[in-house]
Amino acid sequence: MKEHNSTPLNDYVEYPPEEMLQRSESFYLDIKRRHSIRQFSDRAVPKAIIENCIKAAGTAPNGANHQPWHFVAIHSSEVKKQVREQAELHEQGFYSGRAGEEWLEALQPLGTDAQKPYLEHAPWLIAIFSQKKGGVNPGEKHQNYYVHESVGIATGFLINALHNAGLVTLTHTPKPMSFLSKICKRPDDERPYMLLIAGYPDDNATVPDHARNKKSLDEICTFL
Ligand code: IYR
Repeated sequence: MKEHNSTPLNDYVEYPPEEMLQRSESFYLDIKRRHSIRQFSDRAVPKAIIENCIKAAGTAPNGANHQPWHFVAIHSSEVKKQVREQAELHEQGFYSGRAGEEWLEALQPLGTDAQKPYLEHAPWLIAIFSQKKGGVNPGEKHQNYYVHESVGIATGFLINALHNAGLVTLTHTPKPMSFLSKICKRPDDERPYMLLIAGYPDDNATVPDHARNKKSLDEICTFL
């Protein structure tokens, strides 16, 4: 490697192979219980839990360590109401034509429609923004790299962290999403990436049968 500043890896933990096998299986069994939920309870979730989950997301691997993301954690009822109004407005256009027949057919087994009550009822909405320009230090405006990949991985970490904390989530991508920039007062060089809804499931929450149908290892993986 080329000359650069570094310090020894001092927090790696090695497990014996049997423990690795057990951990890999128990992680799978746990993450397998993650479901996208569309019926949320309005039960409060302490801010400190959301803070820890966002800190976890911020450790994701990313291009040149520029960490090209910003998370807006929305708890305010007033702001949630604005998000719901705007999202439903856009979704109405989507479901009444803009989506096209094939897309609407693909969504039929999920039962989704333009109504998004959880945007107001869930305790937290986390709007995730990607940054085209930035750098390691605040205020820098360097080029960022692999922005979509980086923000996608961080979003995966966040979903995982929220699940691990005992919360349920929904990834929501209203189309278009530009209204989120305005409501969250984010600068022009940031793009809304995704809206995550997080909270407790409603007592009567359901999982669509369609969503339980996961491809087998043989279907998703080839070993060479
Ligand atoms: N954004 C819309 C539509 C939608 C699209 C896909 I692809 C989904 O997997 C689910 C929903 C909505 O949230 O209703």
